[in-house]
Amino acid sequence: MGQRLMKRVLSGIQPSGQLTLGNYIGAMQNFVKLQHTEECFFMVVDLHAITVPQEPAALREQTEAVAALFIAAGIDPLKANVFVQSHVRAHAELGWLFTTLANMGELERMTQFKDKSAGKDSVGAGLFVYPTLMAADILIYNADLVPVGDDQKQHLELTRDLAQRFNTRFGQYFTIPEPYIAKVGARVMSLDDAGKKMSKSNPNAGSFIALLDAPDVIRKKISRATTDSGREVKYDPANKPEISNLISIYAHCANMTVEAVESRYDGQGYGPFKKDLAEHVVSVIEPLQARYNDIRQSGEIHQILKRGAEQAAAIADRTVADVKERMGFLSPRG
Ligand code: ATP
Ligand code: LTN
Repeated sequence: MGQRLMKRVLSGIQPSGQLTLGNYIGAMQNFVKLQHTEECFFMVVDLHAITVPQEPAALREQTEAVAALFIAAGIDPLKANVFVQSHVRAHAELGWLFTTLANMGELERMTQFKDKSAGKDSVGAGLFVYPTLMAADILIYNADLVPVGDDQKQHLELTRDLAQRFNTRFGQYFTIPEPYIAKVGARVMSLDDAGKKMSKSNPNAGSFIALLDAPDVIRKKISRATTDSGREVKYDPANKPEISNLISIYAHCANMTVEAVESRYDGQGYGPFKKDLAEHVVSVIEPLQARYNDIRQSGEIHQILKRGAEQAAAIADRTVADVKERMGFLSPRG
């Protein structure tokens, strides 16, 4: 492989529900930033979404919605490659090959699997092998950098282990990818429980801010967000997790430091802070929604995704052919 001047960046978001402010702050904002300097691949990971049951019509709609939100959030399809995972068949193929490299023990240790399977009578096998498909997503492009929220760190570690394992058994081939995790905002917490991450699959819609929530819904959710019984707007995640989470959201949306937010509300209590926070969140989300509506109406997303998949497949198919040769598969060409 020749030397690349730009780093190659890859990440994915699941079309498993309404995207949240957590997805935006933890992942998408970094996608937008990285596209200016690096070679980027951003995909809607629909094959991952079906590791929990999805209603077919909803899956189709959400897949298109997530792709349109990528563009609405500021990803330029001429700069970054935007596509749908299932449109590039090689992902599923490499995913299977990696499943045979992974051990049950290391998959059992994944906290996302433990969280999502806890208390369920029946757990899909896809949910268990999910991280091997994620490893395939990343390694199929020989990505150098993977921008994700904090919750994905463990999956990235496993990806690195699988790449190393392959390289040891079948000869040096894969780049060992690095996670790209922001210092502030990598873990936006739930509005009703600061001990849990904000999640689009939380059945309580009041626990998350969806990127497509109407402004008044956002205002209401923020005014109802759980806080402690004190009145000091102070960033102290250990002792004041709820207010610290809101301060971190504020800092992101108003483009201010945490310290500047603290000093602005010094001695004022939570009321004015929450009110202004809602307006800052709305000021980020409202223009994003306007762009989203334009993109959905124009229908241009289909063309963007088609071109994205073609470009991605050219690279992904090459990787799978190389991997199969190294693993000892007979070539169909003899
Ligand atoms: P779910 O919450 O339904 O399990 P998810 O939102 O964690 O799904 P994805 O949609 O695939 O899963 O996540 C896309 C990206 O957004 C990932 O990089 C993930 O780390 C990041 N992300 C998700 N939730 C948060 C959050 N609350 N704070 C920061 N980053 C987040
Ligand atoms: N596992 C991730 C989604 C995901 C992903 C990827 C992220 C699937 N494939 C490749 C980065 C790179 C999640 O649950 N958030």
